[in-house]
Amino acid sequence: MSRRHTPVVVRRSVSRALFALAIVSARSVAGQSPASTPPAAADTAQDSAADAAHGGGTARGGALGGAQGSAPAMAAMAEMPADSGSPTMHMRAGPLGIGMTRQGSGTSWLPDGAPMHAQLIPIGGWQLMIHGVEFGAYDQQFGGSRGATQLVGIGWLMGAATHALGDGQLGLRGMFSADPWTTSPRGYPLILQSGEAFNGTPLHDRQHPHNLFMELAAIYDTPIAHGLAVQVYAAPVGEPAVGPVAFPHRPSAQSDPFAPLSHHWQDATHISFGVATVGIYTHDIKLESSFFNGHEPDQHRSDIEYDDHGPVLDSYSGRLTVNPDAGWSVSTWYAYLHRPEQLEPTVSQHRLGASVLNDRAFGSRGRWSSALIYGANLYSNDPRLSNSALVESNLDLDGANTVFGRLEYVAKSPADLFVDTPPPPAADRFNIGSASIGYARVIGRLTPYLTTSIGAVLTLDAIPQTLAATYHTRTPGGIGVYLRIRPAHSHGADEMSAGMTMR
Ligand SMILES: [Cu+2]
Repeated sequence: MSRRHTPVVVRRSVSRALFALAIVSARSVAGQSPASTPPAAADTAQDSAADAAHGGGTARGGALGGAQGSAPAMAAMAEMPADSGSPTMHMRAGPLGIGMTRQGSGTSWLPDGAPMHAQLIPIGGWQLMIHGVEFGAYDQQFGGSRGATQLVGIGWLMGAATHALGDGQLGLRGMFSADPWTTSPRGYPLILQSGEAFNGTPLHDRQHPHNLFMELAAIYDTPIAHGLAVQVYAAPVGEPAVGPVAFPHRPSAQSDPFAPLSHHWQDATHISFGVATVGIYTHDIKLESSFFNGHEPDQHRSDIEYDDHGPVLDSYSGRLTVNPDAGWSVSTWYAYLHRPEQLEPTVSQHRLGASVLNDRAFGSRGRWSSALIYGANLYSNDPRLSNSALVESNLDLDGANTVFGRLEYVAKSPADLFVDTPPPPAADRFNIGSASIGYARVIGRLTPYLTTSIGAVLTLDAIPQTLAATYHTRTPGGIGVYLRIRPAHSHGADEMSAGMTMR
């Protein structure tokens, strides 16, 4: 088994830099004293922040702090009732007046109206946004000896800081996951899941853990002409312009702790060790291209997987995204992945697909987020396209109760599932169907900054007769019962239409 080594020095300096950043951030927040801000100054701060929101990102955002008269800025924000509707703080818009809620994973776009659960923290001229989620789940998967039961922690934490720079805006991002330690080095049980490897064997019936470093990226946006802007994204670890918004960031997947079975046909490139993306966009249309490292992460989840000289950008992609209005985002993509899989070192892939994301209000306090995704792989050793399709929806009925579900189809190979190839005339690809349904309910605030919910998801899969002996059934499945923690504040469509005020 070959493993690409990172010099230890690189790893240490990365983690040192991150800790230093965290400490500096904490000090900056604590050092701010909005307690002494007179009300008039607070009003001024709001006004200039409003200007920043409307001014195409050229205004400095340093006045975002001190909107309320209590000590640290974070506490001040937390004291605002989440649903008061009072415009107390403004989210900063990027070039062309595009708001932060459009920001998906990597450089992808969400519908503007998509809810974003995040805390905004002003630090000097920077605006820091913290978001993430952690599920603590009881995970039980059924499928004969391939089933398993485990208590797991699944989640991620992201900090995204933005600052005006020149005519544009600079962003720095770090996204982290504790999954390698809170699930297991082999991830968590998920019947029929495939992708990546452990100790020289394909991971099957388990979802691989996400890496400690999910994203470390710098992103710069600047207008270049009237109504036209460019974006440059450089990421030692990050997401190239491939696929839909990755499932951990997708509003339609927000209540389901488990990965889609079609992850490796759609959005599995979301952790790539070396990404350079250039995009050009109008307010509604974005065209982008990436060069990136196409190798899937190996089982060593806390390193940055470069060879001796740094990242090798051996793969490429292109993606077109259209956001015709605040409710919709439509994308299509193509990627060439150079020898992505560790256990099939001579096989390259073409990956293509399309997605339609929708987000709309539901009733007076609810929100309905949905996705329709098609994703396909074409392997260099097989002329047949391998297809997947996914529909998922998350219906927040009233701000407290959510029903959600997912339907999937994916064709997996004997190698994917680590089974023998059935003798002809049986198909050597297995058509797999999967249906999940779940319910989640907000149970309260854990701290002023965090909301907790409980939830459950039930999955039933359908597999062909040729797999029945392996799984002891034609209908394997699973259940997950969880406690979810995430930032208390939700930013969404209302603030977009109201000049991006934060509630
Ligand atoms: Cu993933």
